[in-house]
Amino acid sequence: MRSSNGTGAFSNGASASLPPATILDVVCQEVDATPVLDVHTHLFMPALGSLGLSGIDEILTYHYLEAEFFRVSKWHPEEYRKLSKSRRADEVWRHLFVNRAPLSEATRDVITILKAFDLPTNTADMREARAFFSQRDSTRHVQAVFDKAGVSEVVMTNDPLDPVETALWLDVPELDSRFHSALRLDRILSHWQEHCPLLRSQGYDVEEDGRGNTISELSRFFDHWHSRIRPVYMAVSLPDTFAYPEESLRAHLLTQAVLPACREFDIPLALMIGVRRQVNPRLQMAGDAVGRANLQSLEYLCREFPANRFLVTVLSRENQHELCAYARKFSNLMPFGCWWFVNQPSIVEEITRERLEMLGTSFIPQHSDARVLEQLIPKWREARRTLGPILAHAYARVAEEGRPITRREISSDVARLFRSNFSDFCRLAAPSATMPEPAGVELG
Ligand code: RAT
Ligand code: ZN
Repeated sequence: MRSSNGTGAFSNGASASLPPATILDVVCQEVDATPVLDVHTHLFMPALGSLGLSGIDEILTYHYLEAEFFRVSKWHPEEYRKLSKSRRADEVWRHLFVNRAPLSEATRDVITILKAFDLPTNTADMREARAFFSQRDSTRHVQAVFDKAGVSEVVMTNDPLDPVETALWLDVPELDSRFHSALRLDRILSHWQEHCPLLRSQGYDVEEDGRGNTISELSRFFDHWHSRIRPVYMAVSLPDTFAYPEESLRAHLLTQAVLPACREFDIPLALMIGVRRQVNPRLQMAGDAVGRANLQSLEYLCREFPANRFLVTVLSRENQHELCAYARKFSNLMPFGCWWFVNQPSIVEEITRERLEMLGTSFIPQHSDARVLEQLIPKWREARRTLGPILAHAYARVAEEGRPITRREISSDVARLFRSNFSDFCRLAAPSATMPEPAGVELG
């Protein structure tokens, strides 16, 4: 695999027109060779220690799999949670991988991970996998996974009101250039009143009703966290009922504190719209669902706050087309990723085609949402597998109409989709992306 810096600086005919029959191969080569900047994950840099999840027990107890497990097992969630993590992982393995073929997307991802590390995929138990992951050197393992996944950088999700995470940040000696941070605002924008006491205990003079010094104190809180973790964007997930403008605490905090802070720090706000949290609380993390949102709120935000930039992903399949239409109207809106319940190949294909047809390459096709380190491997394998043919089809159509296509163009477009649409939108300093070692080499 060769290096690419996304500038199209290739010799050997990079600017020659490609024969139509070669376009698919060239696109797939470029898609494979271009390192990804993964714009939304729940991974943590090694310096944040215990927050970073990795290994077979975490992989098998991922909440996407647990949702499927509860459908086919007789376990009650409350009883299941009394088991140790390894026992839970064993139960998930037995029900979803031994008693039946792993056909769903989430189960197939596990097979991809096992295969990537040459571990048995058709085994009665997890002993070998457990032994394998437990003897990995954790620092080398992080880089090995990035290399196998073809990922050079990821964006974390950092919650400044999570007591465990905030305590760990106190000991972070320096930022890790592979892990960008993102300041997550869910607790502030959706659970403000519950978190006021915590903010007050940290010396912020805030009030439950948002009055008094709340706005200036919240701005001071943002200043503090901005200088500590240097987020590349602020982010919030929002329900399908999200409305803006409206008479609400959320709208007040958004207008008076969050949007001004994003302008001051010159970073986008990521809006992740359409989640119906805890429709089945017994399932805990696996208990969230999806609903169609009214995107007129987004229209209002993009129009009335032209000095703000919005990274947006929507959870409902039905909202995807509107999102593209709004992106055509507002250059301060950047659609990103196929989030959670729409991250299934059949739907990703539909969304990616729609975006390409409506926006050219001015969108961010995918993010991994990885929660467990090794999930980067299947998520990006699948993303590349889906994107390659769709992109190739689009180039072939143009070539058929008489406009020649070159490798250089393809290379620049893939770099835009995988990296620079995001880094430019966030105004990140130019990344020094080189493709990691090819998959399959000895990684130690
Ligand atoms: O994909 C997930 O793991 C979800 O549970 C959510 O975390 C979602 O991605 C989010 O960021 O809110
Ligand atoms: Zn997420």
